[in-house]
Amino acid sequence: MRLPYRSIDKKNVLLRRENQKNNINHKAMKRILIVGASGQIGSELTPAFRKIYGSDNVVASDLIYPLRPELADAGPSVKIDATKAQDIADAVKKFNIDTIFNLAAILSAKAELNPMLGWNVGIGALLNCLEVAREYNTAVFTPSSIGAFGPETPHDGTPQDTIQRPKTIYGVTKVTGELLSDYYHKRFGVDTRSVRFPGIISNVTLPGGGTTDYAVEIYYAAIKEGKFTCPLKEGTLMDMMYMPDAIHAICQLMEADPSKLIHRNSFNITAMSFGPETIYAEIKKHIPDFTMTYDVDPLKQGIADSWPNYMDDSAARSEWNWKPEYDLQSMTVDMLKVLKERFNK
Ligand code: AKB
Repeated sequence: MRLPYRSIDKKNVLLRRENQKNNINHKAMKRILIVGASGQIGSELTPAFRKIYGSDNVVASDLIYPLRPELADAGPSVKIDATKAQDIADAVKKFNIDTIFNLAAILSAKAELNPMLGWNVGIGALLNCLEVAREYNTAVFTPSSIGAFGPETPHDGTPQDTIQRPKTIYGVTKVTGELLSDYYHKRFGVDTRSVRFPGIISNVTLPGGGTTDYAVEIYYAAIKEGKFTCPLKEGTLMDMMYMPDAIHAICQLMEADPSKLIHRNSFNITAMSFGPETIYAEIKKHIPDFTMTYDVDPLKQGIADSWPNYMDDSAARSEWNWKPEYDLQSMTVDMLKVLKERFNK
């Protein structure tokens, strides 16, 4: 197979579009490929999906191979360089995949230091997944982000459909990704879906290179050192979410009835919004000696200031019943419990 950009089989496209209209193209996920399985989301999505859909039906892949034992030993795995379409196509064929989760990305702050890398990974991987999906009739999930918004976007109650003029390369790849995913859906009938993730807080794999990373690092610092230096200033509000809600959102959206989806790429979703002083105060309730100082990173601060304070996620709530379970209080209890056990504190 020549990839990317094989010529278009018109009959196939028309049939797929007709099926979409009549809602008969929708199939629950049966054979899943996770591209970027070792990353922050992938390392928790993979075991969660293996529990739901069966270990043999969830193929974990990453550029760094072999994968960590907990991913490699619990189900099928394959090496994929997501910037190579042929790697993705080979895995889709070999494992008879019907749904691709495209989690390859360079996060916001890191991408600013190497914009070409940010673009090549973000868009290269996405275009390859979309082309393979068109060719083999698979669905594709690609996360977007609050990074898809910019300084001109209304910051309070950011609407679902609004101004998107991000000033970071990460944001540019996210808006491009949303547009390309909608294009492949409308033009070729590919079942593309996406959410705009806020900062995701998790305790399995550290994110690395993101603007919202401080909200993960603060928990590790509280447990391990009892002190934290915050790279963002007081009052910097951003949307956040605990990983179990993020996993649930992905699953719920991909299983949603397509006839109910007015939007596709991408839905605003959020679970909470806070600034550094609020998460610090919450942790301090459990660890009274915990201290925090500020040493503002101008790059991260500039990015955070351009992002929403809090998003309106009513479209996700009404189109596919999105509803988070965790707030700052319940997330903090769980994070501290898990990390205390891990670090024997
Ligand atoms: C980042 O900070 O870059 C990511 C994101 C919000 O997309 N966590």
